[in-house]
Amino acid sequence: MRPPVILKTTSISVTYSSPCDRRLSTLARHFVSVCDPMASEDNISASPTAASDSVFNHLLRAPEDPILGVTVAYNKDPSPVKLNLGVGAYRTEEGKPLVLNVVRKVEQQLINDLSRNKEYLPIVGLADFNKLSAKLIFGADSPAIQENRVTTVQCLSGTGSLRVGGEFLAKHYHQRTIYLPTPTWGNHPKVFNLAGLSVETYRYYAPATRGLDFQGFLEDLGSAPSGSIVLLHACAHNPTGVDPTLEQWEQIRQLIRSKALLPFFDSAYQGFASGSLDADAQPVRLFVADGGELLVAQSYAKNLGLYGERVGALSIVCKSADVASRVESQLKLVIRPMYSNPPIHGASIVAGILKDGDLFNEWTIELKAMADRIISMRQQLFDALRSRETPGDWSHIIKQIGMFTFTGLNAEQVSFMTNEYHIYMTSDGRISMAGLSSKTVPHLADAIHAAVTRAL
Ligand code: KET
Repeated sequence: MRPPVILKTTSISVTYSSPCDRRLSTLARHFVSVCDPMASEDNISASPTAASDSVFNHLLRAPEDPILGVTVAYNKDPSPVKLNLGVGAYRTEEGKPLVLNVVRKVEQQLINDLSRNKEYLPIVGLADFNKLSAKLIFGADSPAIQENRVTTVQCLSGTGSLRVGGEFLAKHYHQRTIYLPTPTWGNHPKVFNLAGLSVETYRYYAPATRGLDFQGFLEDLGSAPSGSIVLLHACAHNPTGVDPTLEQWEQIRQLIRSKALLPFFDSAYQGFASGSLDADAQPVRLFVADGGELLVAQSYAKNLGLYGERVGALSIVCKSADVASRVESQLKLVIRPMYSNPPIHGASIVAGILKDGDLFNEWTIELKAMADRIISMRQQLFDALRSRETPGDWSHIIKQIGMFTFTGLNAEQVSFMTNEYHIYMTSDGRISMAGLSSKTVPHLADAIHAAVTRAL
């Protein structure tokens, strides 16, 4: 006997297994369409309004991203005193996003140049951009570049570069474990997990001293299996603002090389730590100088303010030119099915600046001004807390470097500041100093003071 078939209409279900039943069901459908003209043969099973009919009905609502979600909440707040210190994005003294002058200039040149077109870029991106990006991070006189041992591919900003590097390693490297510092940028574990690597952690930050847990750092790398990948923040560690000294970097390098660990640098803030592009690249250059292999993901989101252009690069330094060119051929196989090839506009802006001596100098001046404004915000916030006699030692605000201060405020204090003072920040107590201005420092200091004294 044939299994019964269930016919479902918007309001009637009929089970039939014989020609007689089928006739009955035809009648039933006729009846439905007479009573409800919308329930015609065509839309019987696809009601546009009933959510329960959706093939995605089982989906739970996902939480907002811990960093970008802060901006979503901020945008919904009607308060005139609201302050967004969540995302690491530079703001002027007036609290406005900044488009650098050099960027405006080059964009104008690009628009005026009618010989330009919008053809696809190669899979690996704009050749000039790749060469100049490698020079920027490794140094113009880098032997690795001169010996053609570096392959650089243009990717979708820092995140895309990390993801492409992660997928390449998951496919072709003999070790599939990557060690991340605790804490680290919240997206790191997700990027590398989805790339196919398994994520482990190494100690990095000591809450008690609000400084580097150097001993823990060395111990954890020392006990990592040989060959493991190690993610290192090139400078301006996010979220802690705590970097090793150059002497400490040298010890880290020796340990990494002696255990044949593979360094993967994330360079999202070159120029933002010290105000100097070269000084901030020193840790990476230390590792390149020993002739060993490594990966670097570069982002131009912060140092050129090209956040939404999604422009960055992945470089892999290899032992020989021959290996580097085979690595590049395999990177193309990672990129092509992911997004085919990268966008042209942002990379053209960067290449235009990096290849022109005058524009490059102008950029370094603008970059230094951004870094200096952040440093001055640190001092102003520190002074404001001191003048309020806010309990605690706040010297870490002026000691930490880069875009962020890792305040030490806990999640409960953060939500108090958001609810009562309309100050938005990540729940780990990180504040983006770049979002602060002389006008808003007193408001933030009042909020921190209230949050801290209230908990006493
Ligand atoms: N690495 C680090 C360490 C980092 O802080 C960011 C961004 C990125 C990579 C990626 O940036 P991209 O825009 O893909 O070039 N951090 C800020 C923004 C974000 O979370 O997306 C932040 O921490 O606020």
